[in-house]
Amino acid sequence: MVINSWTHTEGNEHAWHVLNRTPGGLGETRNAVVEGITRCEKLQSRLSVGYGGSPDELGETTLDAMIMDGATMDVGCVAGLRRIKYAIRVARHVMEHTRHSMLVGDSATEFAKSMGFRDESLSTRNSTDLWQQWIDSKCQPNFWRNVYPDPKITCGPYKPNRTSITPEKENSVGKEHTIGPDNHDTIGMIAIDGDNHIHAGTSTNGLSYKISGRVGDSPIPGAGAYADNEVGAATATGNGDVLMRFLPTLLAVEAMRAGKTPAQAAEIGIRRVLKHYTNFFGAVIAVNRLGEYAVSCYGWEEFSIVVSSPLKSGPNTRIETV
Ligand code: SD4
Repeated sequence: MVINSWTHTEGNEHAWHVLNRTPGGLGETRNAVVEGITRCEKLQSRLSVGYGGSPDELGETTLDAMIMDGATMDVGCVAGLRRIKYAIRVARHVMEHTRHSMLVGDSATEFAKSMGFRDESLSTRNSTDLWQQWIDSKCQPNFWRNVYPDPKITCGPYKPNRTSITPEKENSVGKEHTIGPDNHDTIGMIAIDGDNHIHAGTSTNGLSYKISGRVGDSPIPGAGAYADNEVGAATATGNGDVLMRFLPTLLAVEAMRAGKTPAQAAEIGIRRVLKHYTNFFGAVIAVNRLGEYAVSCYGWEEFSIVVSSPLKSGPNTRIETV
């Protein structure tokens, strides 16, 4: 099976296609997750995965991604990746070609270039326009010009948001920091083959107008996703600045290890966050090693997942909304 957060349907269909290249999907779960997510990165799916979305406060798009192998517990992660379009493939290279787990920023870019990836701008008309509109709405005299004397900043300096996210203020610190279906949709994907071999992966361009250098939960094992063949896997979406404090996907997998159902496990992940951040908006998807799955979601009116698995009748790939 292949399951992922939000309506990244093309990525799921592609992953399902890759998984079914071999009988039982054997040996294909890594390829399925990496290539399924790559499809989303290429398509700039929902503008929240890949290049051209979510500019940071300096106008740059940067990418976070992770792949985890539930058999070996190997992970490969990139965070704050600049100027390289296919973050999940770079994460795979970190896993397969280094002894490390995570590379960040410009150094991740250099690594990717050494592996043959092309250095290219992640900005598009969309991301530039988004950023310019945001900057225009933030103009404040005599602040930013002294900090970043950048000719791109034509509207005059603005005052960057330096408000801390407290439990009370979470999701209300300003519209640009509110995460919901309209402005943010990281992909988290899990694939399981006929031998119950599991891979989990994530990819995102993070939070719009984030402070340059901000990394979310998505590339962090146990936060954005986690996989263990013995038990199952989980992936999360929501405000990564909060999610990463609770490792909800590790919690969900450990709950299933302790005998909980996927539904109970996903809820345990979400409830831990809610205990401290009652205004939190987010979701956890939990899947056991047999492919039984459930979603726990809080705050959003609705949340969608895409699932592909063999069905006796009807389409193999379907959107489910909770
Ligand atoms: C982040 N977790 O960078 C991501 C946001 C997200 O759906 O999941 N949005 O904080």
